[in-house]
Amino acid sequence: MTNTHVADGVHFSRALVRLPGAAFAAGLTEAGLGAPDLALARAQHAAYCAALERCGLVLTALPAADDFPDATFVEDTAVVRADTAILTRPGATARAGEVARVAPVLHQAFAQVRTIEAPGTVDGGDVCQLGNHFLIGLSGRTNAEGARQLSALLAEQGCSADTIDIHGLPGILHLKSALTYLGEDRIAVMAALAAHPALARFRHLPVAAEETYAANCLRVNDRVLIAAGFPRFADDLAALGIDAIALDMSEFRKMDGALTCLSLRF
Ligand code: CIR
Repeated sequence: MTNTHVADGVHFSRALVRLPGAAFAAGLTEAGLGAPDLALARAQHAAYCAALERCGLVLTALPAADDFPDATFVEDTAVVRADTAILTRPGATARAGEVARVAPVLHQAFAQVRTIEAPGTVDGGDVCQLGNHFLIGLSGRTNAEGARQLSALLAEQGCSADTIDIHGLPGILHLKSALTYLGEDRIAVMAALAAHPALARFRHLPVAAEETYAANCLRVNDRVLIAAGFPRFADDLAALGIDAIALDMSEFRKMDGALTCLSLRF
């Protein structure tokens, strides 16, 4: 896969979110941080939604899906850009049914809806958009065939893509657990990935090994949402003059979730 163009951050006006359901604690996790507190997760989710609204977004809040414990991580079900939504095929069998729950809303919101087909798998958490360029993580959830299909669909939209294999990174579920786009060609990136050739042309904001969770942040228009509790990273952002909103993500972290996974922005 080749790369051609890096454009700037994208302007968002809407976001799709889904409230954590009653079965939230039964979701998939390898974090080893204990069981989440549902009431606290819901309060953190409400703060997250309020932060998106502060950034100017109008939210569509889907009802909790009690039969899909991980459905609050709505980002994994689609890749959205311009007038097109690409429905994914999540790599975890337990999450496959989430896509059909989101699809009707995306059909309403987007002129075109495309799909990843078997045997391809893609989780939206493995897809990092940097303007008209995309980085696609090859992970336990996103396979090479899924990345190939996604790249082809993005190429139809004039977008380029590179893949990054993250299988060797301990504790990293998705590509965006390890790096995210801050805008203006700058990425927040964990140390272990910094030397990857696909990242060479970006400006790096390194994330210290003990603060790896902070690598998942979310640029929304003029602001960046960050996880609270990572002082080095917060200081580094402030030194760059980046306006950050820190959010307590403790209960989502227990379920291997982070800031990007809780919404689809468009
Ligand atoms: C899962 O393992 O699928 C969920 N418990 C966490 C998904 C997090 N999603 C994301 O980072 N995009």
